[in-house]
Amino acid sequence: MAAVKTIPTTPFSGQKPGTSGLRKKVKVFAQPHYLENFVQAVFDSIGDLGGKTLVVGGDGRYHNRTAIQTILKMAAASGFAKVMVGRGGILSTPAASCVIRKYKTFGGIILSASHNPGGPDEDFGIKYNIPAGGPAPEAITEAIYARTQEISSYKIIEAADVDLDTIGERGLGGMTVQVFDPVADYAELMESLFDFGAIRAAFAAGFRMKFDAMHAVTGPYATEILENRLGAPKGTVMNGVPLEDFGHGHPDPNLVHAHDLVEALTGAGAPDFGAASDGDGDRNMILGRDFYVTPSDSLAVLAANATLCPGYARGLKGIARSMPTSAAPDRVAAKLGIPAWETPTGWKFFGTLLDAGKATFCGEESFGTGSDHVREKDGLWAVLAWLNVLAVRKQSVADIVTAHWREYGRNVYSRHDYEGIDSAAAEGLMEHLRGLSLKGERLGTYTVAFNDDFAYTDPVDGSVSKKQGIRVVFEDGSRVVFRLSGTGTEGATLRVYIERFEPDATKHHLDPQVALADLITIARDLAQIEARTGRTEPTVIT
Ligand code: G16
Repeated sequence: MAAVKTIPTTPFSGQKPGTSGLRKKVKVFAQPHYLENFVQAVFDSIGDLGGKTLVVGGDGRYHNRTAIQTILKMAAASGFAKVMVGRGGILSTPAASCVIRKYKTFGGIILSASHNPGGPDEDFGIKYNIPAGGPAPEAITEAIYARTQEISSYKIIEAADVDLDTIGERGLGGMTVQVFDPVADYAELMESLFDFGAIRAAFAAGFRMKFDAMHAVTGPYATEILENRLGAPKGTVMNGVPLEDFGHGHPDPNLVHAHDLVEALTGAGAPDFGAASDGDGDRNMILGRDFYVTPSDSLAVLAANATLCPGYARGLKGIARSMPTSAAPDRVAAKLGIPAWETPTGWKFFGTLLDAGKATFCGEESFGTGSDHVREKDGLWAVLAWLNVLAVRKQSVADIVTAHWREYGRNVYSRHDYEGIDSAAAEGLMEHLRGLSLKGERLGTYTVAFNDDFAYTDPVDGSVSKKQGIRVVFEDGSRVVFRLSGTGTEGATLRVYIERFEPDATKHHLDPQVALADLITIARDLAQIEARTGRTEPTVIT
């Protein structure tokens, strides 16, 4: 058996997990001991590892294979009985959650920087998911961080690298490494939730779609499910081969970065439906022909139509959304007579609600939608849910969404991102907003009902999370919200979320940038964005 070596080390500053794990440049992760310190801190923080099984996989980005070899040797040194690794080191984030739950493992380590670019000069990331399948809650990430700040050694075995490309079991020290098909369990789960017969019939009858995998992890999943199992024509999946640098792309499924898809869905001859997913397969963007569905509306429409999907035929227990997500899903929950939950940004906050059976569907404005089938947001799940609804209703995406607005009213919504701004300026801007007392003030045609820094008490475990975003809410329910992103690796990103409810169907067709123009100006002025950041325009508008 290979000898366990104890390697002395010293703490690195800044190993604090953000919205979703630790994300840094590859060059930071590649420094001697950097990854090892973090992994040891995880192992030290999650209890007795003896005899347990861990799942490991990633989105295939640059450094994925190197990191997996290190993690395997450290897991063997720490007493794990077995590690399950997706073939080629590949495992989408929702598939990892699926496998953790299905095989009742002691959680998993997911290597991804999600929608951030990949390559030697780009981003890498790591996070630990708990046995329930979801991202570690704050109590655990804080314990991991505290451990990184006092670490003095880590354990690793000396052994040759493991073959990650052949399915099967092999030994590593006293541990078993099981390389498995990363697609099979996930595809089976999807088949149990959605009406594959109806979707297959729609494709057979000429329904056309494009799915943009953005050269990221969902390529193999989408090809197997959409083309092989559902019979969509070959070529339905675009950019389907995962590449270490995502083909020099930015695997973020939004209107700016998924431009090939947006172009393909434009014009009279365009397919009926378009969708894209991100680096690690948990985000989604939904398009109809010449029509963009905001993530908030997507959650609302899917919730309103959930019973058309066999896995949800008995209805939903509740709908949860992050605070900056529009209130469109709340309107559906009210009509269905089920609870609507408002949580801080970060999928980890949905875990307790899902485990307790308080919510079935969850979603975030940041292109995340999912349900209690796993404990991560799930890009392909959202695509299949839409396909199921489209196949049964036999209407266009635009017709379904505009009919939804007529029934519920439209929560007109937009997010403006100011990326790569100076961190000190960003912090100063947030402090300035925190200091404002606006209740009763008149801004343009709006009167402020209240402003605060969103704090959340988890209704299941009572844990409290503070400073989760500045809200300025007006008397008519319109609002502007300000947050700093917790997923970036360079400088700061200011996110400004703008929302107004429009009950009048004759105005539903208006471009949100026009319909929200006055609130956009109010937000910029309130936060003194130009004076504090030097920016006159956002870098990304979604
Ligand atoms: C992560 C989290 C999401 C969150 C998103 C945006 O997504 O899992 O829950 O909404 O970040 O976070 P921020 O606004 O702080 O950048 P992903 O897809 O990056 O894992």
